[in-house]
Amino acid sequence: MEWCVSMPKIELHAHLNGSIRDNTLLDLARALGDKGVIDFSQVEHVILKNDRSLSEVFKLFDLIHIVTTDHSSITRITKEVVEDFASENVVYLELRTTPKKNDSLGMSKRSYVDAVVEGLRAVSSVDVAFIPSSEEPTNLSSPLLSDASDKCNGNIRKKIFVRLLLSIDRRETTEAAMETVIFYAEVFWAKLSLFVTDLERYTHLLQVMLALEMRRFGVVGIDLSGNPAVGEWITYLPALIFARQQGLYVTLHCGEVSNSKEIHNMLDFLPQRIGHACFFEEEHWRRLKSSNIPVEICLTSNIRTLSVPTIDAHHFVDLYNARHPLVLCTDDSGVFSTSLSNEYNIAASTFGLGQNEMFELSKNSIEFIFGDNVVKEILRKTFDSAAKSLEL
Ligand code: 6MZ
Repeated sequence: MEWCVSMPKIELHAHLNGSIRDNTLLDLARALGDKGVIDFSQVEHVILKNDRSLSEVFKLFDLIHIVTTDHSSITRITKEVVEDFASENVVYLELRTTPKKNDSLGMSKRSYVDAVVEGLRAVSSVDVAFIPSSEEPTNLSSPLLSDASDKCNGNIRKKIFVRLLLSIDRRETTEAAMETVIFYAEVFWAKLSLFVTDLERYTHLLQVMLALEMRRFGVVGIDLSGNPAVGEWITYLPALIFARQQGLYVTLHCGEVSNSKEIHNMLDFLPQRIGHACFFEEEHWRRLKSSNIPVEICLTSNIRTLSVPTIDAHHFVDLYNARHPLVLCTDDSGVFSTSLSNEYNIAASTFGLGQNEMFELSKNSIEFIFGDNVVKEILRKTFDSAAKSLEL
């Protein structure tokens, strides 16, 4: 486990509200209990319960959302989640979250994302790079875990790249999903309409500006998630197509429950990545493999929610042996009491991966990030330098 912690890692499937520390969740719940908003004694055991079915997990998310839905708690949990990932040597994190609207709290989808960005800014224990590569250090010779800082009293100041994915919840309407993708655009439409009368002709310009505005906050993609037993993914297709037109990447929760037609159609869409892939049939595997879509694998989550019968039977093995692109992820480190190092440790002990294989698996994940080539190059250097210090 210690070795898994020491290795640099890439996390590409982590839900913000699923990654909250237990203590923070209890803290926030207690505070709401004191205000009389919830009955703390009723929720404490729900938060601390360990084994949950998939439907119980989504009930817990409803509770978590009551506890965390104000700007300051969103800022706090973002800060802590980034600190936690950085502390176990995650060097690149794609953090996903569902922008929420709550009129009674004065929260819009945009102000929700602003609160997340505020959380990224608030981290002081590690260097967080969440701005686009044009503003990131271009000195590729200085890797993230700088050897130089070793010589400074042995204090390594860690660095972590963070990019955001905005999630669409399967309970939302087409319009709400669209709002997640375009809320930054509203500002631009408003500003531009002051100068430009024939907006139709400037659609492409607007699209580029929207994509740039989003990137300014480190948003690189859109995720479709939420209770897989609810809703039809087709509801969100317009928003997903629009996102793609803006140059945003798309990842879909796919095959988390048995739904052959939906899996088939999702694969047809050719998302840049998919998550889970637990209930794939022969035909789906064939199509997945021929299209080479990388899979975000969440071992603990799949076991806890009974989405796979046993860990030995997990599709990780088949995909790994077939050299299909895959990346180990936590999904909800708080809800499932896990960490990325733990996921690697489980893969090592269950599937017999050695240190070199784990390191390769982790390093290969660089190729599936939604961050740009400058970031990828910096990460490759980071891994190369780590390989030397780990004597691989
Ligand atoms: C599908 C999941 C999920 O967005 O409020 N989420 N969706 N399958 C899963 N596997 C267990 N785990 C989490 O984070 C919590 C939200 O992420 C999605 C659900 O929509 C959940 O409400 P945010 O930060």
